[in-house]
Amino acid sequence: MKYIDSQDTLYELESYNLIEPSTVTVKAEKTADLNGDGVVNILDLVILSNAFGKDSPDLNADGVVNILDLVVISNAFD
Ligand SMILES: [Ca+2]
Ligand SMILES: [Ca+2]
Repeated sequence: MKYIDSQDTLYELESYNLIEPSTVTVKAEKTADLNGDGVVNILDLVILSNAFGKDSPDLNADGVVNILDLVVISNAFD
């Protein structure tokens, strides 16, 4: 189960205990963190730049990696 809010933060339900609902844990991470190191910075920008014209990582889901996805990362800079 995944949910992405307007701040491009991905919330992923990792586990859910039906007996004890209070044990629900939610992991939040920036979808713009392309290399998964926990921060959005120049390294993620480089990864995106190298993928220009391809179909992934397509952050704004318009089908292609372009300047708009670069803007998404810029806005998510830590
Ligand atoms: Ca990163
Ligand atoms: Ca795009």
